[in-house]
Amino acid sequence: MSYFENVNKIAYEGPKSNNPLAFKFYNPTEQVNGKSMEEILRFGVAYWHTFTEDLSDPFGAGTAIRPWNGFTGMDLAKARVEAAFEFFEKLNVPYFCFHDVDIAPEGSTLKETYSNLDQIVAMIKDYMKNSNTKLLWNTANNFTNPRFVSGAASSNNADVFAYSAAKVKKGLEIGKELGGENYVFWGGREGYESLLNTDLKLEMDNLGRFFHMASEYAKEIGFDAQFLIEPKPKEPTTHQYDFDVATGYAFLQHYGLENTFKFNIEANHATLAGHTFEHELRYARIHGMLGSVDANQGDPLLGWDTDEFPTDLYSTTLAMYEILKNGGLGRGGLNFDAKVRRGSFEAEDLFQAHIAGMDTFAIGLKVAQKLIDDNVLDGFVENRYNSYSEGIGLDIVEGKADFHALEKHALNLGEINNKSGRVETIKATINQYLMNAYADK
Ligand code: XUL
Ligand code: CO
Repeated sequence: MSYFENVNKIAYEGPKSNNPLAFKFYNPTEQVNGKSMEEILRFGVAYWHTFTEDLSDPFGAGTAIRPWNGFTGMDLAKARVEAAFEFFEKLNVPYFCFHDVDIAPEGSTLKETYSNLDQIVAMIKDYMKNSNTKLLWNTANNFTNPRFVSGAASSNNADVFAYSAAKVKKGLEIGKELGGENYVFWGGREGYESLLNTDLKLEMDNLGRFFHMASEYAKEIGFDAQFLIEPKPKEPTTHQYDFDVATGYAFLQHYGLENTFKFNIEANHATLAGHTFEHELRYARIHGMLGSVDANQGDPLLGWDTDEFPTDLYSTTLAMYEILKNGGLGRGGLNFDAKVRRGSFEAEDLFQAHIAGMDTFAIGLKVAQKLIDDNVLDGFVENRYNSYSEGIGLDIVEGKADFHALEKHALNLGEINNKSGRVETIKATINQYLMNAYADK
């Protein structure tokens, strides 16, 4: 049986193609600096947005027309697995990601939930045998069910802490079973709404304890996935403990977890935190903490997480610049934590949206590589900071200067000359690179 019978395998047709079901720029085998696009980009499909999401919003019911809509319960879960692997194959995507509740319905007891999961995980494992698509990461949804009203590991209720631990324990076992390359923690409700009823220190200490226990259990069962924290500043809670990379990094260092975790950076979370996507990537990269990416984009006119498919070339270029400078994503990937708009309700839109995202990152990759090859940004930045390569500047960075030496230097200075930052010219140059990338095709 086919769930997407009107869609054939998506092929690369090149920039001149006007076939909405073809790649124009993402050519998996094309080499960029000695590696294939597929190897560098490591795209992933988010199970929740593509197979579980019904496109409802706070003001209206779901609009999604899906070939599995007629099924319920475990039959629905099984139909989704069948559809998912057909989708992965047709899109030729190397990875997928899921939360526990995306793949199997919750039972009325935790035991029943486990048993539902066991059945679906066995089915997924079977499908994976004949598929090129691997598990980038899985995670536990410890935020949707009403029991998580006050958090999971940061709940005021120890029973909820225990329940959350059990779900993560199961998630780690599932990750191991399916060969997951990473395991993600997004602290959906790990934060608070009002200080008036919150023990901030206990909640944060408990979160630290929880992460240590998770890491110990992963070691115990021999699951060597990279652990990832996914920062988000707000929504659902007003104050999230993992606000952004800098906050998350301080948290990890404080609790001695900085060697156990890296970050899964989501574009729309970055912008909600008042940063650019590339800021978060850079901050993680320079601290050796860039693990993986949730590839999407927000709507600058809206103040919440819209999870749109990435189509902004400028943003993907600067993101790929950071990723290439990082030497790639290692075991991480570009997971489309993105949903089609409520008005894009046909099943075919799921393919078209992923194609748009993959093509947008492919262009970003090529332009970023060219910017690096031509030393466009580094050359400029190096020159901008060249006062630190000799004299007093060199003494400062080599730790040889103290306040006495600096004062002596300052007293002898005439007028100080600064250099122009030339940011407009740099932006215009990036535009030139974007325009020229496919000019000859
Ligand atoms: C929520 C979000 C999550 C995580 C995984 O904003 O991004 O879907 O990616 O829990
Ligand atoms: Co995400």
